Amino acid sequence: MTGAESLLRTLIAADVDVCFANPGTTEIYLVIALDKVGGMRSVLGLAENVVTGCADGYARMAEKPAATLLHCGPGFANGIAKIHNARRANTPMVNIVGDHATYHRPFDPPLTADTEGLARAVSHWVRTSNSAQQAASDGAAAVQAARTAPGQIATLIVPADVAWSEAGGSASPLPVPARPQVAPEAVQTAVRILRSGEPTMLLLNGQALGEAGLGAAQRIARATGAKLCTPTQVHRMARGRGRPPVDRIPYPVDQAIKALEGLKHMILVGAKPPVGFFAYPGKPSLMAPPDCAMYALARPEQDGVAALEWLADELGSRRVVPIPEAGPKPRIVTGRFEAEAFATTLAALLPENAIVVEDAVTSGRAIFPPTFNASPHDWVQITGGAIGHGFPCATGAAVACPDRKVVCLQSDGGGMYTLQALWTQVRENLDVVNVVFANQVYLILYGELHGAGQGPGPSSNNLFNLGRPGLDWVGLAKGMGVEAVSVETLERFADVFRSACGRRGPFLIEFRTS
Ligand SMILES: Cc1ncc(C[n+]2csc(CCOP(=O)(O)OP(=O)(O)O)c2C)c(N)n1
Repeated sequence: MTGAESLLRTLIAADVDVCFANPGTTEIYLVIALDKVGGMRSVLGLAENVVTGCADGYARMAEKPAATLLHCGPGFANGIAKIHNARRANTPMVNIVGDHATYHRPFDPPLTADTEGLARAVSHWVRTSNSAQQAASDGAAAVQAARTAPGQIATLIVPADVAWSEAGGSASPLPVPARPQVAPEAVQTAVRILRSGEPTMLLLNGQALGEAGLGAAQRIARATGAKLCTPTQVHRMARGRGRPPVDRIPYPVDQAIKALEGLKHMILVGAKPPVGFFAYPGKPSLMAPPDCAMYALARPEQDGVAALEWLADELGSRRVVPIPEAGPKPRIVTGRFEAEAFATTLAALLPENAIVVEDAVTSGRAIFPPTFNASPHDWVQITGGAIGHGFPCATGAAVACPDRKVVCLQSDGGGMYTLQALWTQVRENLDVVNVVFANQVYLILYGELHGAGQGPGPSSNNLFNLGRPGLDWVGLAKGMGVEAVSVETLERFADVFRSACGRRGPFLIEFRTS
């Protein structure tokens, strides 16, 4: 058995059975092992940010890591932006990076790079396997690290000679530590804060955004009047009818400050104190008022759901509480694109149990309240700000959940970073309806310019306008085998979206919004 084979068997034994990949020569023995061993689904991504973005979307939905297979330092470097997003989402991920044979590397062949250094920049756990004998135990340790709460990026570098040399055998999975429980004092302190009568918000993130966490948070809100909120971006959230209608902190700094105005306490559940996405002259970095006290009920790696349930019980709240009414009634709106009207229309048409992957930038700003009353669904967002997250994340989510409709909401500028994922959707026959908001500009950056008190000049127009030449999303999609239709009104969108949801397989709707 080669080192590659022992590693692969170890990953499969640890229930890592999907590998998003873009391999090269240094990974040939790993690919041979994939052929020989079976049991690992290999999915090709035509760019490394597609590979890593797929692994992120997959793990968020499958609740277990995928492996990636990447080629040397440069291949890994190409995938870093989407590993960054995954890291910011606490996504578990096992990156296997092939590299030059140990004895070849000192001669400095062209692909030689500081692979470990690149890996360290975005990984919680990094190791280079030093011998074929060790490859299996290194693989088991990588999976253990990835699965350790709240979810980590583990990167294992496998030199080619480690992959091709004779190994002993595979390794058994290593135990994954359970999420630590919060201390009783933490719950008691939260009880005191909530009983103080002072304005309090529970900021929910991570596991707390699942159905059980939100349900417990709603019990607390009902018993105490505390507000519930999520950070501006969520890794995955249970939403729609029957789930508590919890909004997120707005993206624009002024709106965020306004939303948190008057708060005296913020109880953090798997969340950090809210910070502006960027600094602006004369504006604060932290969004909560300076006299708002922060209290961490549960850190991201702790069991936030159990903490919320415990807290709800301590407060004596009823086990089942009504879900408050919020947000407009879903309906099909007509006319040109407008963000809220789009969301209201989407809410009327969203299939039951859909997965919505959103990287819609300005087109997605107003999308939460109008979708409170859509069919129950999961919402998955870009968490690290590295745009181009939608297509690959949706692709990975569809691999994880073949029985659920995936709806990908992607802005056009962001979409151009990773559009190769559309090809993978066809190749793997994935059930994804992609909606591209084709405003043909980097609209958010025009907004930033305006915020800085400037009008557009020749350079900013050159840098923010995508209309010269215009992007033809129908043509781009068709070139990769994805059926596509262009729409310009909400009513036409509704027709096309409805029929796209009524069939299986990838589809793309270009919504010309400008
Ligand atoms: C990887 C990466 N590169 C660059 C940026 C900077 N950036 C932020 S938003 C944006 C343009 C967004 O345009 P688009 O996706 O079309 O959305 P719109 O603003 O038009 O809604 C850019 C380039 C980024 N966030 N991430």
